[in-house]
Amino acid sequence: MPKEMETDSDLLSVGSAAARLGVAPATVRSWERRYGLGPAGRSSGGHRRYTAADLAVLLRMQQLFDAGLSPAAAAREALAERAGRPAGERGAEEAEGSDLTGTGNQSADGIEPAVGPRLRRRSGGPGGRVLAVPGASDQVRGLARAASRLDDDSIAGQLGDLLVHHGVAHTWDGVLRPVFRAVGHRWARSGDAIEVEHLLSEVTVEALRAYRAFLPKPAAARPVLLASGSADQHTLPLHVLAAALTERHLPARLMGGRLPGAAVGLATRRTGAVAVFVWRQLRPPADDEEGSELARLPMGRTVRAVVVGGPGWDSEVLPAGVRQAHDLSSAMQLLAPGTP
Ligand code: B12
Repeated sequence: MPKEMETDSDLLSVGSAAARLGVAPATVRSWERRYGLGPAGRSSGGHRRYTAADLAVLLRMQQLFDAGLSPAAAAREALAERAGRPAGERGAEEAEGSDLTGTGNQSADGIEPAVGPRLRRRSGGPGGRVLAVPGASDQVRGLARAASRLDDDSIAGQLGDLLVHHGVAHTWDGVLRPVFRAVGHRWARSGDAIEVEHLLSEVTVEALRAYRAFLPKPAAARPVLLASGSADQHTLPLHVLAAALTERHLPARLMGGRLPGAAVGLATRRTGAVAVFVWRQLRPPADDEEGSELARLPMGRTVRAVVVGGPGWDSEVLPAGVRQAHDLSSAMQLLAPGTP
């Protein structure tokens, strides 16, 4: 007999569960039909009611899908984990899940064999309202799905793996940038996904900081100073550069966003910075404080390179001696020449 649970405010309807997962209610119902990922109970009227544990299994299924399993394998793994089955008993399912070609996907328990790859290729897979990243790699789509459903654990897990196994250049240029561009387009088109932009930014910054802490400590040397313009909260490229410098055992001093122009000069002198980088995503208000401060830096003497980056700089009016970088790789060449 289904349990009577309508009065318990902790239980979620299918619509609320779907909203937490970032997918349509029909998708959640189809997971129950296809993979047995149903809720433990129903209301007196026969409506689905999801407990926190039911929701956790669905979230876990999405994370495993992001990590590359087929939906069917991800569902079985999530259910097995909840049941506490040892990993060895799930070997066959994992092997099945790693087959993303659509062949050899027959499952022992008869769960719709072709559903995995088919779902995988549909835009969004089991993510529903995911960001549009047409033609993107599995890594990009996995991150876009996790970001769309505001799943910070999954974002952090994916970024941690990418950074440790592929390094910062691939993680940024190959995976994060396409997702941030999709977020930016969505915002520009419809004004939504702001929550996605904020969460993805926060988790990205955290992941890059954690990666820096994981890397060997840089040599004791004069740092590269990294800051964003005085009007700019956009700081992601600073964190990316800091991680790239740390990968090369070079110290970075991260000043964050909205650094007033005068403070750039002061910080450069006080830290003895060997090079300075200022990111501007946005064009500043008329008076160009940082520009004039950069012009006053002791370039070529104590400061080996002053580099700017981002669409907020006007390459026509850069102070003499200031170089402009257009991507991570050129910024690294200018800031840390001669390092591999
Ligand atoms: C993440 C993000 C945020 C985050 C920033 C978090 C953080 N800690 O940095 C938050 C949520 C805070 C934010 C706030 C705002 N944002 Co915003 N944001 C973005 C987003 C999605 C990514 C920014 C970014 O890091 N770009 C870098 C990469 C991802 O961009 P890219 O195109 O791949 O790279 C280009 C270059 O930058 C360069 N490049 C790439 N990587 C590297 C690395 C290095 C080292 C170098 C040198 C170059 C380089 O190569 C490419 C060719 O130009 C962009 C959209 C976008 N695609 O840029 C909007 C975007 C920049 N934001 C925008 C806006 C409007 C805002 C807000 C005003 C929104 C608001 N209403 O509050 C505020 C501004 C606050 C402020 N005063 O700064 C607009 C700016 C439009 C404009 N030109 O004026 C954009 C373009 C979104 C849009 N499509 O409209 N934002």
